[in-house]
This record gives sequence, structure tokens and C-alpha cells, in this order.
Amino acid sequence: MQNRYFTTPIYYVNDKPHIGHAYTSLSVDILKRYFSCLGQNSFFLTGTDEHGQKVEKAASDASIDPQKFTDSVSQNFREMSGLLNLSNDDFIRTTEERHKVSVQALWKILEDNDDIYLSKYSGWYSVRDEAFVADNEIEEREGKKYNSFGSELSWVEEESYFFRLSKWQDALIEFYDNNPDFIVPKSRSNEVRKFVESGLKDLSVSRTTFNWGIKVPSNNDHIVYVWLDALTNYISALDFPNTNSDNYQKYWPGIHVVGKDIIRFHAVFWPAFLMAAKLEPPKQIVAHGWWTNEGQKISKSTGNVIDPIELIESYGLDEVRYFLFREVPFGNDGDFSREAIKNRINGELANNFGNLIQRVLSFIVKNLEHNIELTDNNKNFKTFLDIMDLEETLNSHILDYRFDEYLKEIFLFLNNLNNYVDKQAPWALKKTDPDMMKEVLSNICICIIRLTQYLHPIMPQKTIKILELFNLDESFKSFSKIEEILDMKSLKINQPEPLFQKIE
Ligand code: ME8
Repeated sequence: MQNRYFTTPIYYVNDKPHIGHAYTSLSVDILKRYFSCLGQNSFFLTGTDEHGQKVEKAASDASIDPQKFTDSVSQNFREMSGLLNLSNDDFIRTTEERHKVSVQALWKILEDNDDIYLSKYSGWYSVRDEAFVADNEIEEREGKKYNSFGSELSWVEEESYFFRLSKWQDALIEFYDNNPDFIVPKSRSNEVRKFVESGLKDLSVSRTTFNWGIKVPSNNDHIVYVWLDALTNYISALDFPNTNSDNYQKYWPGIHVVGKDIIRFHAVFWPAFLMAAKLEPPKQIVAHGWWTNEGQKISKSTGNVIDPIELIESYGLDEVRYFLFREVPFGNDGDFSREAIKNRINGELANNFGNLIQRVLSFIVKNLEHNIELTDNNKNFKTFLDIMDLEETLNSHILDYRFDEYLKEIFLFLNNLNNYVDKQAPWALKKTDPDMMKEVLSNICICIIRLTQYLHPIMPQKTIKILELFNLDESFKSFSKIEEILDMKSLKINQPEPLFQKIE
């Protein structure tokens, strides 16, 4: 069986988690849960990036020792994982010993392979992005220098080890050619390729002017550049340097889900480091778009950071999950607006999905003493057969990270089912044709259960509640369990409560 490995970026601990971090983590949670519903195994890693100049500065601004500072902020990210109901298998911190060992081992391999040499760096650096910036990428405003993300640059001049990135230019192009799906979406792939083709310069991979990092094993005056340190987390968590370990063997190479801001680090530097170390490059880099808040860039200085805790308290976790992945195609930028989330919750979750369940199950409770007989006709009911067939389409949407299309397909069927209820009018059939009424209700229930299974990866809590309304326990979230349900003679229905609160 195929084992998949999905990662989120490890987040900087200079700040509190916000909606952008939640978005990436939730996307990987959806993937993990989806494959689990299919009965397939995957490993989900997230964590925190705790070294570097930016974190050291944040700690010093707060007058706290960097280790204490990172302990406390990393905890916020761990708590966010709980709050978002993430199904991660591991949470890695770059200040852990297992990671330090792994980074130093990778460094030694690169040095032994003559891919690292000592020289001097002088140039511009963005502390916010922890990135060296080439001259042709610098923008100048009012006498200050910025990179293309608008981060202010500072001048750095120090002895530094360099990684021979230029040596890997052709190998990278060949790798992209041989793996056309390495970078998704395609538009990002072209952008990365252009960057590599324009000529790669060797990359500075150590710093000497501050201390907060992992020491270069052969020269303790240097600390490892925070991106070489951070990227290595993806294999530290699989027990690197022990490449014979179960986890490494089972899960590497992995799929890295990231925001478009850090694609270059993942699609250029990281595969080059791995190739130089004679390790397999990652399987895929999936870059999603950027969220703005009511049309504005989200930033601490504008004060418009969206706090996931506040959002979940206002709208509910599964409602937020639904909104984020229905509203915007994964690779595109998206705007968060209160009006948009309200419309999705009221129109699609409350009026369409919630209302269907509420009216059908209440009717069964009231008129059939909580009991619905499952007729054999389900197996021939056209809509049900179409919904069963949907599995293949949905699978292709997930494999291509089209979460919005995945949800669209399901909600089309929910709409159809609402129309079917209106047309068949079980409340009228009750008097004229009770057998037909039972058949109609049985058809609807079985369709709701199937669609609920499909929706589980996106809305794990609500869907478990829905299964419980049918007296089906959590194990029935597995797609293959539908066969078992079809073999049941009847289902006992519990009195439903409205599932989604309308937003005024
Ligand atoms: O870059 N919209 O960490 P980071 C969408 N430590 N996604 C957003 C977002 C927004 N407005 N803001 C943040 C780092 N993100 C490094 C990563 S990995 C080896 C090291 C998400 O805390 C998105 O996934 O700045 C982005 O790539 C990530 O947070 C950046 O997190």
C-alpha cells in the first residue's frame, strides 16, 4: 500500500499563529483525513521554526532568553493544532536534540561531498524572510531597500560558508523535466524554472554575527543558516540520519504543502541540498495562495491579523474549515471577508445541508417512531448510484488539491436532494402511498450518509455528529463502510438539533 507523507511549513515563533498558518495546516489535515477515510496510510508533520536572527530579535525585544521565548510561543502553535482539531502525527521543534543531530549530520555530508566552502558574504538580507536578496530583486523607496515582499533589507558582511548551488542548476532543471508534477500549481512551476534558468549563485549557509542557531560542526564560530536548518526538519522527523529507519523508509520522499512565499526555498534550495547529499528530493511541492483580510495585506503593523481562535469562537471550527476551502481555489489568493463567510454558512451549510438533515430526520422521528427501514431500492436509486460514482471524481480533485471543486460537487447533490424531497413530498405520500414514502426516505437517508462520509475530511466534527444521528459510530466515516450500511435492514434515528447556526 502507498504511504504518503504530508508536511506543513514549520512556523516561525516570532509571532502568534494567524489565519494563514491555520490555512496551510488545515489543508494538510484534510489530506490526512481523506486518505484515512479511503483506508490509506499517511503521516502528517507540522512544527515550529525556532532559530535565526528574527526569532533572536523577537526574544530580545521581549527581554526573554531565546529558549524560554521559543518554548512559550511554540506552545501557542501546539495549542492551535488542538484548537483546529489537527490530526498531525508529530510536531517538530527545531530546538529539539533529534533535529540538531540531523542538521549537523546533513552539514557533514555536504561538507564531505565538497558542496560547502568557506568564503565571505557581503550583500543585502531580509531578516523578516531570513533570506539573502540578489541585487536585481531589490526595490528602493525613500532611501531604504526592500525585497519584492516589501520587507526592509539590511546590509550583511561576514565570513560565511557557501553551498555550491550553482553546481546543481542543470541537475535541478533535469529533475523538473523528469517530474512535471513536482511543483503545483503549474504557474508556480514556470516561475521557479525561470529563476533557476536565469542562473543560480552559490548560497550563503552560515552566519557569524549572532548566536541563536545550530553550530556548524567543524567550526563553532558559525551557526547554520536558518533555512538549511529549518528545511531539514522534514527528514529529522523521519529519524535522519538513520535512513534505514522505518519512518524514513516508509515516508520519504514527502509532499510539502507551503504558501507561495516560500516556494523557492522548497523547490530550489531543498532539492539541491538533498541531491548534493545523495538523498532523494521531495516528491512534490504544493504552493497555495495568499489570504488578505477585507482586501488588505495581513500584517502585524496594519493590526489586521485574523486570530483563528476568535474566528472559531465566532463561526465554529467546521464552518471556518468549510469556508476557507470552498471559497478560494487552493492555488489562488483569497480575501477573507465577514460577508463572504456569512453567505457560505447561511446559504450552503445552514439552508442547504443543515436544513436537509433537519427536515428529513425530524419527519422520521415524528412520523415513523425514529425508525427508517432501508429498502433494497437504494441500490437502484439513480441519485445514489451517481453519488457512489462521485468517489472517483472526488479522488481526482483531492489528488490535484482542488478542495473547492470537491465541495462544489458534493453540494450540487445536496441541492438535488433538497429538490427531491420537495418533489416527492413524503408528508403527502404519508397519506396516499406510505410504502413509497418509506422508499423515498430510505433513498434520502442513504444519500445523506454517503455525502456525510465524503464531507468528513473537511468537517470532521459535524459529520461525526450527523453519523450519530443515524446511530452510526465514528468508524462509519470510512468510505468502504457504506456496504455494511446498505446491508442493514433499518436505522434508528435520533432527534436532530439544528447543525449550523445562521449568522445574523
Ligand atoms: O516562512 N496567507 O514561516 P512563517 C496564506 N519558518 N498563508 C499564509 C499567510 C497568508 N496571509 N501567512 C502565512 C516560514 N501563511 C518558515 C518556514 S519551512 C521549512 C520554514 C502560511 O511562520 C503559509 O504556509 O513565516 C506560509 O508559507 C507560512 O505560513 C509562512 O510561515
